[in-house]
Amino acid sequence: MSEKAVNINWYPGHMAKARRLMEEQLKLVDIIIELRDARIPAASANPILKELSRNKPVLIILNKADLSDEAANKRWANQFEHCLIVDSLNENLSKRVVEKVKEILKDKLERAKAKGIRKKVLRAMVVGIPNVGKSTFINNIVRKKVAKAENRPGVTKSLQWIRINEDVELLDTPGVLWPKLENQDDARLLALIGSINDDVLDKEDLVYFALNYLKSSYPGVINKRYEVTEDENDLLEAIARKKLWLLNNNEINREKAVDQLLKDIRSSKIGRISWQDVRE
Ligand SMILES: Nc1nc2c(ncn2[C@@H]2O[C@H](COP(=O)(O)OP(=O)(O)OP(=O)(O)O)[C@@H](O)[C@H]2O)c(=O)[nH]1
Ligand SMILES: [Mg+2]
Repeated sequence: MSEKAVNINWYPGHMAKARRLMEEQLKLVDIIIELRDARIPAASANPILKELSRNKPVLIILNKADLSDEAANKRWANQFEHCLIVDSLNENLSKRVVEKVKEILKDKLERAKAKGIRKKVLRAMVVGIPNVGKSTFINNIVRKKVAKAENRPGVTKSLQWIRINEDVELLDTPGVLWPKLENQDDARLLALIGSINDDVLDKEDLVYFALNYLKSSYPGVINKRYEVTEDENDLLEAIARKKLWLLNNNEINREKAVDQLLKDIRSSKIGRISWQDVRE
């Protein structure tokens, strides 16, 4: 995870500037490709994208799906009009994404054809919160073989477009938007996947939140990883004792336990977990 990503501080000035820039860029595209983290598909949304997208189609990419629960991925995908479940590190995405974009914009392509435009090139832009995998996703679909499209005159002067294939091109820089920190739960979820800095939250509180969630939503997972019974009164304490994360006086080493558990959670050592599910 890049240090820069987790240490970004969003000030009102930053936000206004990022918003203006993105508004300009979005005017130029036919479709927005919004990356979400498949482990927290709602909390990893961009809070103002809906407003900025102005009725343009949005293809939701549930990225890092290799880290989330497969059944939950499917439930989430059904919630969105246009969605792909994706692992940008291990899959070859170019064809899948191009096909999906063309399918979503089928009507637009047909209208262009009716007007006599033989070859309409569709333009897309990738957006998402820090660390969601934008660069990895773009590198994946663009691959090295593809040359950068030329600079175009006019409004697009400073923008670089990369050709994915003969039908679709992509803005070469993704739009980074601030994460949703509107409530404590969203902030916790973003911290659990490592998208925002720990400093904004109480780490111990975060670990208890995670352990409680795991116990109720993924029974057996904690037991399997740490060999403790899950109905312990204080799971953090039980795990620390089992793992011998102790101080000289036989008290548990809370700091160590908290850091170790957060590390295990973020590296998915406990398994494929979705920290947010579709609301019933
Ligand atoms: N397991 C897994 N890791 C991924 C996936 N996509 C990206 N990553 C990892 O997530 C981290 C962040 O990826 P980036 O592509 O740098 O994310 P970004 O959105 O460009 O981040 P910023 O530019 O800092 O906003 C890296 O460690 C990637 O290797 C994925 O599909 N699965
Ligand atoms: Mg990046």
